[in-house]
Amino acid sequence: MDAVLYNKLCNILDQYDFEGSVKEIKPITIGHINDTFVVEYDVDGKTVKYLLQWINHNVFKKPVEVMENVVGVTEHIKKKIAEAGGDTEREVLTVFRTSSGENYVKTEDGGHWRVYNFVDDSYSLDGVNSKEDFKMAAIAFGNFQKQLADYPIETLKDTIPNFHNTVSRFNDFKIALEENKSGRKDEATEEIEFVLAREKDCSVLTGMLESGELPLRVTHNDTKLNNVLFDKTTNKPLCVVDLDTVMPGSSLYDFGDSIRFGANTGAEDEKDLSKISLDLDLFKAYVEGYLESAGDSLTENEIEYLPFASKLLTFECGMRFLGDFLNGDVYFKTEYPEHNLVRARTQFKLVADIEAKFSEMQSIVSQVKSRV
Ligand code: GN1
Ligand code: MG
Repeated sequence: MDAVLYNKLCNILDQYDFEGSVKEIKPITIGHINDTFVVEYDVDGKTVKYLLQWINHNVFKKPVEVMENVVGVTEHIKKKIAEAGGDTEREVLTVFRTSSGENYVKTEDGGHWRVYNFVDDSYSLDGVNSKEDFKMAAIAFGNFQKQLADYPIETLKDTIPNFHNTVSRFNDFKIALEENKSGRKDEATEEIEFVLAREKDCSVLTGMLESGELPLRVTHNDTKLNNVLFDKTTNKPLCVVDLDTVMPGSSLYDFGDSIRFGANTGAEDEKDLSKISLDLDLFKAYVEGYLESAGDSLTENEIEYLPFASKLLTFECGMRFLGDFLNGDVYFKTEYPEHNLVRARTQFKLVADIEAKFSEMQSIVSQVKSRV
């Protein structure tokens, strides 16, 4: 790491009353949005780790409100864990406060930074190793939703308005297509057709939320498998992380996004499309875990639309990747020029496979529902 960055990070850390002295700062790659560093402190010969993160303000235009949501939600969950006699250090994240009591540090360049505890002896999964893992992730997200069921939703800030409003995402896509800022529209003709042919799907869930057919809940909105931390010793889920997008939404957003990422037989950016499909066994495992943990609080519609949400959230994400490709890769971090196009293709391949397996998915949901 260059000295300028290192000094900047040390200046940020100086605003906290942490014991000991900084020993090492290492950048780590997690997610497509924020910049993250693991900081090691030496405290009388013992190492204590923290997670230091820059909140990407191109994505999170209101970082202070993001932090209000994160602190509100983590404190709420912490109380529940304490009541249940759980481990409040490991089963939920802690946001540290600066010496002056703020939950973030604002730097001269206008950046917002925050420090979390580093949950030691834990790991996250970029891909599913077994059905059991995936079922456990479902239980973790199901419990997360339950823990927040009595959270005062009216106090939660809508930090990225219309985040999972697929109609609004479709409109953004059409603007990206019209503007074609990257000049790469002709490289994605088939993918563009794929999106335009599915406009009518976009309004299904937003319509049901508006009419009251679906309830508004506190949702995570970014329920990728790698946002669950597992315990290295027990291999059980410990806690749900990446709380920046916690906002009012539909439980179906969380379910659908989990399937998009975790029940795909390939990676989100797999180039070989023959490796991409929906694994029905994994879908079933997730439905089981989710209905076992959160099922009794879900409405009939929230259960019936699980297969549709899997398709819609995959479609929406693909459309966002493709839109970013057309805009010139200004939103998601990319490692090579076609990265967003590759990601969009995997999502659309998965959508097509979900469409082909839709009735099987519906039968799985009915079967599991009747057993739980
Ligand atoms: C982004 O940064 P990360 O990886 O947690 C994105 C999600 C997408 C996801 C696709 C704030 O999440 O919405 O589903 O990439 N987060 C934001 O991998 O846009
Ligand atoms: Mg995220």
